[in-house]
Amino acid sequence: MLHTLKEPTREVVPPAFREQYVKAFNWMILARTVEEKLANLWRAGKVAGGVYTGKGQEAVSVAIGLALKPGDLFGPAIRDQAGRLAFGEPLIDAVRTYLGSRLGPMRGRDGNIHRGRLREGTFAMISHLGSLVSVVAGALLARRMRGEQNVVGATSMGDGATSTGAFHEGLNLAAVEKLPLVVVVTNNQYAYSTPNSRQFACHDLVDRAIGYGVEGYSMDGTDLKECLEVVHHAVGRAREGQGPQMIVASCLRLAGHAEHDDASYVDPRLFTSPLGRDCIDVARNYVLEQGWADAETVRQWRENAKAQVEEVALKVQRESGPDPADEDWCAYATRRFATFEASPS
Ligand SMILES: Cc1ncc(C[n+]2csc(CCOP(=O)(O)OP(=O)(O)O)c2C)c(N)n1
Ligand SMILES: [Mg+2]
Repeated sequence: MLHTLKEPTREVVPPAFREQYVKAFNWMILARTVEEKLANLWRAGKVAGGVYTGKGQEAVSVAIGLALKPGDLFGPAIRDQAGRLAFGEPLIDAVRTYLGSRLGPMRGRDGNIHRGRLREGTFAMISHLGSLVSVVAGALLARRMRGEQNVVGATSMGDGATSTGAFHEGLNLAAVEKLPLVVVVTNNQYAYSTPNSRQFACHDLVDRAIGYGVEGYSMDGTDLKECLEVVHHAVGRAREGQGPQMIVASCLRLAGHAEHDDASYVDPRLFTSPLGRDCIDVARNYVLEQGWADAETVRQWRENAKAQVEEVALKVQRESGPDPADEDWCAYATRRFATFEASPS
């Protein structure tokens, strides 16, 4: 169910939650800031391919990254900059990959959102359309067969991805095997230009959880507090051995599918509905209401994020791309990749 705006009253929350919330909010600001920078670089013709942003989805994404622990697995999708950062991806990885630097995790050979660090448990995204469900499920199965315990895997995707065969096959297998997999579906109302009404006929995508035999949750993707609580709970259930968890977060994609798309097909009424709230504004208001920071402190957090992003962007623009003459063209899936040390951030 979608939650309406809360009364501006102060809630009593444990100090640890306050710390988590403020940390999450800062990751969200950093993610938004770096994506705005990448979009500017794209407009300046400095990025090959598209720039896909998570504008409006940072609360859902960051909650995934923060709920996971070192040793867990994460299969992010194209709108997961916030979650990637919260799970430990260095800021510079994103900029290096978008700008094709040979010092990036993919050595300038794979574009934009197709980056990852296998050693740290982040998979390089194959496609946004649910393909990581079976990859993360397979990795969890492998860990179980090796006797490794206490590992949770999470993956993220959009509403449109739930209509694919990859999603169905992956989640069905994970459910049968009772794998500790958390599938987070961000229903941002559109799959590129296709609205929900042309995608599925069920009332709420979370209804599908029953069919798969997994535990399901519906949450307001614009409300950071709810996202942190629900994702934390679901990751805990998976870790306890309760099998796959499916979360459906409702929000609105606040940008085009990518920078090249003006999203003129989006129903304008959605922007003024509760779905259209900007999760960063909601989180900022909550931080102020709770008295955890004043407006000046939040402004400084934003300035800090901007300074970090500018520094990284300047540095990376001086780096070169791969040289075909001395590049080792072996695939990443070979032994070479397993021993490849990504350059330090
Ligand atoms: C098999 C396949 N078909 C189409 C595409 C192109 N494509 C990439 S993302 C996307 C829409 C995805 O919509 P959704 O799952 O709702 O995620 P959102 O973009 O809204 O976050 C499409 C059509 C693709 N990458 N792979
Ligand atoms: Mg969508």
